[in-house]
Amino acid sequence: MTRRSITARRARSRGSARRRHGASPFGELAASPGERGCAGLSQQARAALPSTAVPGDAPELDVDVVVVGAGMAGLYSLHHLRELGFRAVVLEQGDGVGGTWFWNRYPGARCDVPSLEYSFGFSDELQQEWEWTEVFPAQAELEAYFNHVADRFDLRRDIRLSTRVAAATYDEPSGTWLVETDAGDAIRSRFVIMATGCLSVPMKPVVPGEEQFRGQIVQSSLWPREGVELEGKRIALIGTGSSGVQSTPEIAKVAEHLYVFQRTPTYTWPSYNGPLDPEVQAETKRRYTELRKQQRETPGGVTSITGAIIMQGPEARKILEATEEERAAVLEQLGWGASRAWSDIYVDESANDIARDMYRTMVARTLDDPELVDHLAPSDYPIGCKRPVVDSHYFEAYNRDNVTLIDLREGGIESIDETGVQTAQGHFDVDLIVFATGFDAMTGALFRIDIRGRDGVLLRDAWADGPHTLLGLQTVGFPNLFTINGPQSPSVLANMVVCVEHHVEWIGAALAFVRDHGYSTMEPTPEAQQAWVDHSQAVSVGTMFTAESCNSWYVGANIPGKPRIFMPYVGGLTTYIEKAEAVADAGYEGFALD
Ligand code: N01
Repeated sequence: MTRRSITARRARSRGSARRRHGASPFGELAASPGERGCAGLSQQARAALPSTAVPGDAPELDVDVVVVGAGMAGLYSLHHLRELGFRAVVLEQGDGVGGTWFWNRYPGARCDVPSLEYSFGFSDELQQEWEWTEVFPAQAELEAYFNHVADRFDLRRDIRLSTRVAAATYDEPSGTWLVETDAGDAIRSRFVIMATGCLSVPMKPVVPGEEQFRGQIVQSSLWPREGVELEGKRIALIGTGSSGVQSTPEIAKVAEHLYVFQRTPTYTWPSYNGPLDPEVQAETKRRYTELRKQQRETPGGVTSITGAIIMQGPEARKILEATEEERAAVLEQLGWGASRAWSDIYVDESANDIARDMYRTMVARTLDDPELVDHLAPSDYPIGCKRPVVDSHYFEAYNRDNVTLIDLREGGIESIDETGVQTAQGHFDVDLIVFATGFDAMTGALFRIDIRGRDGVLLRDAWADGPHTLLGLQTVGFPNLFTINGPQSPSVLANMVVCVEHHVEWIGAALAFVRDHGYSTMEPTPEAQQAWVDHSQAVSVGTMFTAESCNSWYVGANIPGKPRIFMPYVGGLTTYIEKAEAVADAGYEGFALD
């Protein structure tokens, strides 16, 4: 049976032929044109909107745009699309909004970008009224913020929670997409926007014997909403990336004993987080217009106006050109920040080696037990290879009597049994096992949906040797399908909120251009796409991100069988925005419009 006939049968089984904007499995979508999703537009303005209806006897649309995901990207997409007069619906697998900040509620979960900058700038009312409490926002505050955004802009009526998208199929004759959920419902739209996040598919290794464990097993990125009893427990924490590093000190405070299972030591820098100074907040609010502009003119989308350690110090200086005395002076002056304060360490491994020694000195100064230094200070990969971790008293946690480091390089995990974790070094009795083992990053969330473009080609087949995109936004063969923070865009290398706002606005303008000029489809040309793929790879060459010794999720190294390709765009947010805007200004040069 073909996909189309399944669709037809499903439509019949719902008891009625589809009407334009008619009965929909998504309930509230059943509205007349202009009644929904056009908030803020007058009746006349709505009537004047060019139609995105499909011609002739083609299947009818339920909405103009399906947005997948109700994290920050999905929320702003919905708001912006409504402003542009599109009817949109957001489908979200979770039972709440906020994406990353809905799922990652492990102890210590906190953003590593200052709150005043990790927030939307599209509405001055919003940025003026919201009060942040800490320099770096914790998960609960961020979840509350995104819920506030959903309420403030009346977004919930077009968001379907607990709705997991299983497939999205392009129908070439009509130029429409059919999006299907794992509950068997289907919705047809002209455009699809994947706002599925870069780090939203948890990666958990399968350990033999796990099912026998008599205690509880949890994942940091799927932390139960009702919480997990940690007090007085013996706890195994597996993984020392950002999630493991952030949760270590918090779990240590309440556990009877915490065993941290580490496969690779991590470079992590103290956040010096604390309460947000009301004066700083007020001053920032006064100059938000200027700050939001500056963010887009900064490679990482952060102007670092607060006390963050990131990129402080004499950035322009080269460590290789400094004398021993000068390096020592910088170390004394900047402490932890000294190892990141030089321009050449990101492009020269011998420079990086010197910075690594500075880092090790700080680890040694922090740990009470000198024997732990070799285990906890990274030695075989450069600073700047992986996402820098920002912590709150991580190394200090190892000075506690109730924290033990298990260095898996001295004997790996073999199995889990009824009472705990068996390694080649011995058995560890525990009551709770926490996996903080990361994500199938950047492509994982796209591949787990059956996305089929022209000729039924699967996206995961089209990207079998790595992502192929133009600007990280679109792929040849998948017309009218857009990705927010897709691979080959700055995304994870910059302030996500700033990237999201830019992408949402770029895509919104592109959709309006297609509609207002009477086109049906937009898709990259093969030549323009190849040029972007080549450029995207070229700018990563010579950086620590692509050093031979660098095995990060940026290159897919944490997922067995994933092609080793550096996925984000490292040319900088400013350069990226300039290029994307130039493409738009030239009438979407490099995109075929039909
Ligand atoms: O995941 P990770 P994460 N046995 O992939 C280990 C963002 N984030 O969730 O390095 C034992 O970094 C693995 O070991 P190794 C941020 O962008 C941001 O911590 O592969 N261990 C590693 O130690 C971040 O980069 C924030 O040898 C195993 C760990 O698990 C990204 O999310 C907070 C293993 C995974 O580390 C991912 O961070 C949290 C196995 N079989 C996350 N498999 C902030 O905003 C894997 N590991 C601060």
